[in-house]
Amino acid sequence: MASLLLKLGVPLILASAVFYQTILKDFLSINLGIGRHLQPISDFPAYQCRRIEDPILQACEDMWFSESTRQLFLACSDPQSRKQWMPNIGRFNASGRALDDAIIAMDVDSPQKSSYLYRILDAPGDLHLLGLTGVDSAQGINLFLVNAKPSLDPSTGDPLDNAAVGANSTIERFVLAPPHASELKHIRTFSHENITTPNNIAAMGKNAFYFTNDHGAHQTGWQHHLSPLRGTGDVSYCTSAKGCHTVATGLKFPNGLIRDPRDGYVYVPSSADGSITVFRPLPDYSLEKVDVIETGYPIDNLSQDSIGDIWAAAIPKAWPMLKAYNNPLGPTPPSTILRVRRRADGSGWDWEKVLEDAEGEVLPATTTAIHDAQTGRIFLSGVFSPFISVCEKKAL
Ligand SMILES: *[C@@H]1O[C@H](CO)[C@@H](O)[C@H](O)[C@H]1NC(C)=O
Ligand SMILES: *[C@@H]1O[C@H](CO)[C@@H](O)[C@H](O)[C@H]1NC(C)=O
Ligand SMILES: *[C@@H]1O[C@H](CO)[C@@H](O)[C@H](O)[C@H]1NC(C)=O
Ligand SMILES: CC(=O)N[C@H]1CO[C@H](CO)[C@@H](O)[C@@H]1O
Repeated sequence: MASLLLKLGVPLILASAVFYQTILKDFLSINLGIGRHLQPISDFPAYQCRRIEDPILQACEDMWFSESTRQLFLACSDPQSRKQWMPNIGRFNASGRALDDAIIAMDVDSPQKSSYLYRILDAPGDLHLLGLTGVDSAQGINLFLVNAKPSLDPSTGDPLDNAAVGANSTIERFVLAPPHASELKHIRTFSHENITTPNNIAAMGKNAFYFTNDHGAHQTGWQHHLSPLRGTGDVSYCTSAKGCHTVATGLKFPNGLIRDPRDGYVYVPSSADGSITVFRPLPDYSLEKVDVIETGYPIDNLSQDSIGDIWAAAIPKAWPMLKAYNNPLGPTPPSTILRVRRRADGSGWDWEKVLEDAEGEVLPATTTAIHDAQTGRIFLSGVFSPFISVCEKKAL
């Protein structure tokens, strides 16, 4: 999700700068990207990128790629509404929320002009989409969604003052069966005391998942705003049978986590301090910290491709991102895509920059990057961007 910095930026403008002096150094270099040299997209000739402009494919916070059915799932909304309602970054105007969020299934092997064939899935209920992930199975696809819905007055159905009481976020499980169906069947709502500021999900099968609470239990107020600095974010683990337990704390704006199905490691990116924390799950599903990969870039969402590489959408400069958030149809801010690989000898991780778009020429304000290892394509979307992009790997 979104970061991000958006979150840091808002109170920074509003509050007195003095309050932030103590964190200023890291903040300037990592979060604001002061002194960071950005490269234009033309510096990356291995890829040919283009925008896909389509009113349906806007403000797509997250994507998940179903490898076995070759469908890309996107959680999309309305770019103008994100600034009114986005409880994860302290935007609580519930009456300004989008009411037409949609889950899209795109068939990436069926090109249609510059885009691909897709369908808008019918989904029951009131959805306010954020993070999304899935699990493939022969019977159908399980989708897990963060639903950032407002707290409502039970008697009238009108939104309460969410800036005071906090949002009422849940995690929803849907099934799409057969996998090319057009209707999602709702299976379960996870609503729990430990689901407080959910951002993104890493599924452990059909009945269990890890997820990040990007601000921990702090839904509103100054503790919410200062959470990325104080590190009150967490990772929690839920099962259908046993509810949700917090399993790692002290994280600074933990965002789009993943679980590596090969070794079970859980990778949690921070949108506040530019790190990716690597955890090993223990038999009771608690998390033991194994390593911290320092990239120096605030990272939004991670994804992993079929050959095990991890792709990270990073935000190289905060101010243009913040400006674009408030004016999504204006200039596109710079984006950076990193690739992280575990060394073959197991001695650690290496990362490198794969794409950067200093001028915002073709990439969206990217919050998620998905690599299709079979074709080499990279799909990019942004939580408030009015378009998505695809980068084709050029034959060398
Ligand atoms: C909340 O959103 C509504 C609908 O978009 C808008 O009319 C109203 O001005 C917003 N309120 C604030 C305080 O921004
Ligand atoms: C919060 O969400 C749960 C689950 O959807 C629902 O049962 C409950 O009524 C909601 N509470 C408020 C205050 O909106
Ligand atoms: C929330 O997680 C904590 C830490 O694991 C646990 O002690 C607590 O019981 C959980 N809360 C509920 C309501 O299950
Ligand atoms: C594009 C992308 O990879 N998004 C990821 C964001 O985080 C979720 C939750 O773990 C992943 O499943 C998505 O793949």
